[in-house]
Order: sequence, then structure tokens, then C-alpha cells
Amino acid sequence: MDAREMKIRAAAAALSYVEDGMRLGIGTGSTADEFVRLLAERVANGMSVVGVPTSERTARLCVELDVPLMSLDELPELDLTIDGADEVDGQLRLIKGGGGALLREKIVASASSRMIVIADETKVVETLGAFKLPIEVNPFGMVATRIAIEKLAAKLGLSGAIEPRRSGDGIFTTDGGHYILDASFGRIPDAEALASALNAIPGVVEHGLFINMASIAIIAGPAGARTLK
Ligand code: ABF
Repeated sequence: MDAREMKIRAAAAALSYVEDGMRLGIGTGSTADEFVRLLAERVANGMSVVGVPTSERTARLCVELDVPLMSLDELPELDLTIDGADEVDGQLRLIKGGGGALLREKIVASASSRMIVIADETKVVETLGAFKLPIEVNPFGMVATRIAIEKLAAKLGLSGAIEPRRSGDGIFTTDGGHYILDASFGRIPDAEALASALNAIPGVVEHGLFINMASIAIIAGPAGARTLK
């Protein structure tokens, strides 16, 4: 089974949690895209749902496939968010943001009663951190913010390059106009402590540690899809 087939399998399993009339947060990334494609088929066959996209990229795909959308301001309380992840550990802590949409993903997930993560087996880790941790920062004072992150991380025994994400020959900018610093901390033994430290830095807008947010992770592998709770 190739990677896309595993993403489709996870997305299909997530679809079984979607009920007629639901207000859905719709995530960003290739796995979430597979969910949108399957959801679009259900909508075409009469399922009545409304989606709130977590990125302009996801919104474009939903519009292309006729999945009804509203803004989060129009629909501020959601029933369920379905989203991908870059890493998932055994306590359903996530690293997200590889797709650059972490701020809107976290806002939408936090406005939802439940969040279901869909991923393939390659995303499951013992300890978070092999994937560089995306940290969304305000462009103003980015260097000072990076230095503050380095100092706070060092107090937690973490070190490693913290580099602005690039796009083409320039710096990557999120839908919200912010920059992303990717932190190569390696293993993060205390994700909660790091999340709290990052939240205290004024120039940090948001970070890719999603803790106590996912209620279920659907993990697809060659043998099928399994559920982590
Ligand atoms: C998004 O899903 C991002 O936060 C994360 O980087 C991405 C995973 O992408 P994919 O499903 O393509 O692996 O939510």
C-alpha cells in the first residue's frame, strides 16, 4: 500500500465520525485533502455539512469540489475538526505546522467540540521532536524572538538550529502574514513545559505543539486503520 492509499484509508475512517448537519473544521495537508475529496462525494450524494477551512489552500480545494464553506466568524462553534499532523505520540500530543497552517488549525480545533487526527503510520513517534517544531512568529523583532526561544529552550535542556522557513528565494509567510521558525530541537521530553515557555514569549504567535486537543487519532498502515485514544 503506498502512502496515498494509507492517507485515503485514514480519511475514510474519519468520515465515519461525520454526521449529517455537522459543522466541520477542515484541516490542511495531503491527508486532510483526501478527507475533503471523500467528503465532497458524500455532499454530492446529499450529506448536509458545512466546513470551516484552516487555510486558503484548503478553501480552494473545498470550493473546487463544492464542499459548502463558511468562515469561523459565521460559524464560531464547530462540532468536529478533522486534520493531519506531522507527529503523533502515545498521549495524542501532536507536532503540526509542516504545512504552515498551524495558527488557523489550532484556532479552528479549539473552536471544535472534538478533533480527530488522520495520519499514516510514519507520523507515529515514541517522543515528539524528530520533526522540526514550527513556531509562528510576528515578523517584527523576529531575531530577538529567536534569541528568546533559544534561551528558554536551553533552560529546558533543548538546543539546535532555529531557522526561518524559506519559500522560493524568499521567506515563507503564513496566510496570517507571519513567519515560521523551524526549531531542530530533536527529542522533546517535556512538551508541556516547552509549550508553556513558548507561549510566554511576546513575539511567538503560536507553535506547533498541540497538547490535549486531539480526542482520537486514526492511524493507517499496511494492515489497515487503527484508532489511538
Ligand atoms: C497539517 O497537516 C499540518 O499541520 C501538518 O504539517 C500537515 C501534515 O500534512 P500531511 O497530511 O500532508 O502529511 O495539519
